[in-house]
Amino acid sequence: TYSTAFATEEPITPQVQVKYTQLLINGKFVDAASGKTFQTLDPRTGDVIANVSEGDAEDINRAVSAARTAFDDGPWPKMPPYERSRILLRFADLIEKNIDELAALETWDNGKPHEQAAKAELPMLVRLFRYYAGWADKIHGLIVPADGPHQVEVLHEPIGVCGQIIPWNFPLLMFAWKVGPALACGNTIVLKTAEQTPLSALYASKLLHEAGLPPGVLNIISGYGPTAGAALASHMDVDKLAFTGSTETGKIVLELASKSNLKPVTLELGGKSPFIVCEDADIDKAVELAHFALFFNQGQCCCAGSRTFVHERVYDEFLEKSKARALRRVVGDPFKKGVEQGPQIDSEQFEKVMRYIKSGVESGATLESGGERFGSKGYYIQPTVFSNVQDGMLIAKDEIFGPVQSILKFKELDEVIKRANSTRYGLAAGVFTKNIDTANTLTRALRAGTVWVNCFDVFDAAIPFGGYKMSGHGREKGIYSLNNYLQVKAVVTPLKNPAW
Ligand code: TXE
Repeated sequence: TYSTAFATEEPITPQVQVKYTQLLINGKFVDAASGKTFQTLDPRTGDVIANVSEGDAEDINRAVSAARTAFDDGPWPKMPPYERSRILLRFADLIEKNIDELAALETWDNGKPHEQAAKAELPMLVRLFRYYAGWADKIHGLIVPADGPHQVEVLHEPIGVCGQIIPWNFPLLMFAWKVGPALACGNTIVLKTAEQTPLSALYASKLLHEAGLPPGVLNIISGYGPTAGAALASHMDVDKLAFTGSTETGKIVLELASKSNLKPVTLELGGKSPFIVCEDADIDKAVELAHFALFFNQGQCCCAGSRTFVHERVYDEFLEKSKARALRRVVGDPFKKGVEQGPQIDSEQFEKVMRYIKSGVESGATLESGGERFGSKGYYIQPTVFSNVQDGMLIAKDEIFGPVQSILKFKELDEVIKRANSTRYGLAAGVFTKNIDTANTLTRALRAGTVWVNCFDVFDAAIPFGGYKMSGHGREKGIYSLNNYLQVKAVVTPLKNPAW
């Protein structure tokens, strides 16, 4: 029913111009040293949006050297923290003023619904920069009592030049999670965007310079992983690396960091998060949130609730309602009002998701809805629901990263705890119950960095986020992100008169 209406529609023309396509090094937009460019594509059609400068190892060298100079000789790390805070606050104001352009670029390059970008993601970006602006002048060390007549000061210093590598699913939010805390702490940055979505970070960085950021403090390199990304991860003059992306690439960058200069690494990687619906849950709410947990952002969320465990007593009702909800999901041009789901990011991800759908059918899961391409152009996929999913099936084990919901049945609490934890991942979990004892048992037993109880995907600048097991190392956001971007120095001084 979806496809015929859609196939005849022309894509809506985005209300924004692509102004910035070059690399941003030392406060200036410049071509890649090689002169090369690559195409960034519109996921609605596969058409070219723009040609973007393609950075590689030489550009990473130029950017790291600018960031090094800005750190060693520039005003940024030594600036009174209140001044840094004010620049971040001015940037937040400028994001607010430019929400329409930024959201339009984000939708055009990524395919996410424009309403989602403009009304949910961009306001979170504003909030996050204001939150970290608040920290900038509240980062201070300790005075520690030590044995003997010594005074010990513990200084919290910026860590230095930070390399940051981000993915394409939330280009601006990932930019914010990385850049916000690093700048608040007084560091300088070389950030590599994902090759699928280079546009919005360039626009945002221009605004950050308008807000007063000194040149060289934030450098943006567009380009590919094995060239630009690998050069950044293995650079000898980068003091810290932060990465968000696949677990496979996470292993590569950790190895590059260890083989080069042992820079500390934070990793935010994939997931296969359980969403547990107990028999006493509010079923209508659980259906809606399980749907949201999986299908939000075309299913391209690291914390997607991609294993929906439902108690056997409510399974049939839950399944019928989930299927009906998926069939009602509004798929179409992400610029159109009311659209809930746009295209997948690119042909590679589209093919990957379609392979998993095929594998689900072949392994004996029941296809309840969807399962096919949506429309005739671009990378749209019908909202797909599988029931009768077993733990051993690939669709229950691998991160699909697409609009494919897998519903599994359970009987006992102990059983579902074991099954939910039986994964190499540990990013997030959802728990639906009205019983406080059940909730407490599950929140303690689940091995995941976030457990949402009777809610899902609640994000806030102050809430830490990150994974257990192969979902990553370390936490981002909140106070926890600051530690990633600070060095700790103990200064020990003899005291002439220890009596005080
Ligand atoms: O990820 P990559 P891809 C998962 C999701 C998806 C799969 C593949 O399952 O289907 O990963 O997506 C850079 N050295 N996630 O291939 O490769 C790359 O240029 C240094 C989950 O897009 O991890 C990009 O900037 N960098 C995830 C970034 O790594 C390298 C979000 C992420 O790309 C590199 C995205 C290299 N050798 C995908 N190779 C999440 N946790 O949210 C690539 N990169």
